[in-house]
Amino acid sequence: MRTQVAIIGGGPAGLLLSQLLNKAGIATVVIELRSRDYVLSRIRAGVIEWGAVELIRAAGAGERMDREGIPHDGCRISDNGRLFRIDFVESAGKRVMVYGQTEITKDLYDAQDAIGATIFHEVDGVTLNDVVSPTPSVTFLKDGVRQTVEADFIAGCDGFHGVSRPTIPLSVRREYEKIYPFGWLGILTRTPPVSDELIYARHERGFALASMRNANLSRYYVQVPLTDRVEDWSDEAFFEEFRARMPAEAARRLVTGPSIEKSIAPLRSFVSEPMRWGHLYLAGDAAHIVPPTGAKGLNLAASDVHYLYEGLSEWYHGGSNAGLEAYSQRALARVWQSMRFSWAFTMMMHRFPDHSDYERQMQSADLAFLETSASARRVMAENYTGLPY
Ligand code: RFL
Ligand code: PHB
Repeated sequence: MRTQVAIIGGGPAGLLLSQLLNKAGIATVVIELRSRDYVLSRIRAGVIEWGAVELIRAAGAGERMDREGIPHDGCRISDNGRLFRIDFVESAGKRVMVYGQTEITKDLYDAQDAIGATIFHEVDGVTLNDVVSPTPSVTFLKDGVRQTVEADFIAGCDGFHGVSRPTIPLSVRREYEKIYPFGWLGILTRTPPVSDELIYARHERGFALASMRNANLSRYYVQVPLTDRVEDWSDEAFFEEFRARMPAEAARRLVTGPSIEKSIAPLRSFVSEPMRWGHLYLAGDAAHIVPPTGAKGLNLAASDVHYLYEGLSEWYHGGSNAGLEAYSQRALARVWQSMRFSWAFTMMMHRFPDHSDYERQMQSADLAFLETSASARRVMAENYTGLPY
C-alpha cells in the first residue's frame, strides 16, 4: 500500500493531523496499536486552549465541541484555603474551552469516518523502515498478515511509549527529563462540580484540583505519593482527602457519588530533541511530556500538529520544504515555553517531601504575588490560555 503521509498512532495528535491533511487533499494512513474502544476509554485532558479549539474547527471536527464544550473565562487558585481568581479575559484577552479529550478523539474518529480515511486498528509489531532514505515505509501485522505502507513522510504520533521516538538513534537526539516525587490520583464521577470554574488548590496535605467535563460530570484529583496504588483508595477515602484540601466554600458544595474511573498518573517533564529525523516527524507525547498542572499536554500536541500540517501543505501545494525544515525548531520553541510554565506551576502548587519550611514560604510568597499583582496574573493567564502558534 502507498500513501503520502503514514501516521503512527490514532490518539488526538495522529487523528487531528490525518483529518487536516485529508481536508487539504493529502492522503494518509493511520496505524493504531489499540482498538478504537480502548482509545476512547482513556480519560485524560479537559482544558483546551483557544488555538487548539480553532484547529479542531478547521479540521471539521468542532461542531459538537462548540455545542457541548464550556468556555471558561477564568480559574480559581487556593492557597491553604485562601481563594482568589485569575480572570483570563481581563488579564490576557482570551479564554479556554472545557471539553474532554475523549470527546475530541471521538469527534475526530467520526470526522475521519465521514471522509473515508484509512485507519488500521489493533496492529502488532509496528516498525519504521528506511526513515532517512527517499523511500521510508512502515510495516506491521494486521490479523496475522504482514502489511507494508510506503510513504513520502512518517508522522510519529504514537505517544510516550510508542516506537517512533526510539527509532531515532540516541547518537542524534538528546533527552531532557525531570521526574516529580508524586502522582495525581484522579476520579471521574457523575456529580455536579464543586465550582463553576476549575480550582487549583495548594494545601499542606498536598495539591488538589477540581475540574469538570459538564454540569453533571466532575473530574477531581489529589496529589499522592508514588508508592500509593489505586486499590488503596476507596471512593470515600478519596472524597475525604479531596474535601480536606479544597477551600471551605467548595468543600461545603461537594456532592459525592461512585467513581466511574479512577487512576494514578505519575508526573514527569520530558523532551526529546530534535523532533525530526530524515522523513520522520514526531508530534505530541511521542516527543514530550508535561506534568498535567498547566493542562498543556494535549494543547502541545495540537500546536505540533499545526506546524507539521503547515510544513506538509507547503511541500505538497507550494513545492517548498521551508516549513518542514523549520518544523523541529518551531515546535520546540513553543514546547519549551509550555515546559517552563507546567514546571513552574507544578513547583508552586505541590507539597514536595524534601521541602523545608523556607521553600514552603517561597511557594506562599509566589501565590501571594499572583493574587495581588496584575502583571503576575497576566503572565499566568497568557500561559494558561496558550501562547500564540
Ligand atoms: P496519545 O494520546 O498517547 O496517543 C498516542 C496513540 O498512539 C498509540 N500507540 C501506537 N500506535 C501504533 N504503534 C505503536 N507502537 C503505538 N504505541 C502507541 C496509542 O495507543 C495511542 O492511541 O498521544 P498524543 O496523540 O500525542 O496526545 C497527547 C495527549 O494524550 C496528552 O498530552 C494529554 O492527555 C495530557 N493531559 C492533558 N493535556 C492537556 O492539554 N490538558 C489537560 O487538561 C490534560 N490533562 C493529561 C491530563 C494527561 C493525563 N494522563 C493520564 C497522562 C490529565 C491526565 C490524568
Ligand atoms: C482535567 O480536567 O482532567 C484537567 C484539567 C486541568 C488540568 C489537568 C487536568 O490542569
